[in-house]
Amino acid sequence: LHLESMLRQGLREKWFEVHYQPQYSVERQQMIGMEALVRLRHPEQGLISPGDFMPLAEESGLIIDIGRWVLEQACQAAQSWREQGLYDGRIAINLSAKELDLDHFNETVEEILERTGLPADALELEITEGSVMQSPKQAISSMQALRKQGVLLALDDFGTGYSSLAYLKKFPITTLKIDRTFVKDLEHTLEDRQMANAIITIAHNLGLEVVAEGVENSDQIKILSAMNCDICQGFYFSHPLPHRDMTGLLREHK
Ligand code: G
Ligand code: G
Ligand code: MN
Ligand code: NA
Repeated sequence: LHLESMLRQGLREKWFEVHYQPQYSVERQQMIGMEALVRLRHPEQGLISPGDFMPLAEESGLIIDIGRWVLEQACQAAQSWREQGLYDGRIAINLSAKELDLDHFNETVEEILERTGLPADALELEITEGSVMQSPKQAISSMQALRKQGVLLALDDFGTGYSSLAYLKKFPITTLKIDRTFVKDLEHTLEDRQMANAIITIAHNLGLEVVAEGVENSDQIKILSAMNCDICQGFYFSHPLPHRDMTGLLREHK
């Protein structure tokens, strides 16, 4: 109850912040995307990570309001960087199952794209395997509506959920994100390399782009590059950055 009232107060008093983690193309070593990650900046307790409040946010339904706020903030930020000529990549935003299940969620997205001016194909929505599998039929039909609008769709944390390979081809996704548990020991563990390689091969055969998460060193990049992984994201490149630090990074790279 304490945490829930904190989340409610956070929404009212604008304690939430969106941080941005860059994604780099393996081939060109260029920032081609970024992932928006929400945090709560409590006036006394400091920065609280979504791992600590997301489960309750979902359970209580507060994720609907938080998620809509994140979507609006992140689309607005991306479009403002685009308009300043600082950035022409995409912005990836995490969705919970509850948001995807909302009737007319695609209309909310449409409305936010219109209001912010962000092109649909500059927005990628990330959905975890676990949340799609809560009600696959409904999730797939919501995903189809979003794809019709031109929004990109990524399957997040791939390899940790419960979907079978048979489902993978039914999801109207454009991107597969290899969970960081496969990347963590990539340079030390043959099995992880074999898993990563198999996932990348399957994804490419299905016409999907592959993002590796949790990349922390250059050995991992070399291995992923040899496997033709498309995009890398992780602490090796950058931690998630507050808005103004991301603006600074984009200015530096210009
Ligand atoms: O940033 P961090 O590693 O602490 O994120 C932890 C988890 O919270 C990740 O699994 C991420 O997908 C999730 N998360 C971060 N931001 C959002 C958000 O805006 N919406 C949803 N639904 N999940 C998020
Ligand atoms: O589940 P999702 O992929 O949305 O979660 C992203 C989370 O992973 C963020 O909370 C982010 O802080 C964290 N993260 C990003 N890069 C790395 C990394 O290189 N190593 C580790 N351990 N965590 C990372
Ligand atoms: Mn994610
Ligand atoms: Na993930």
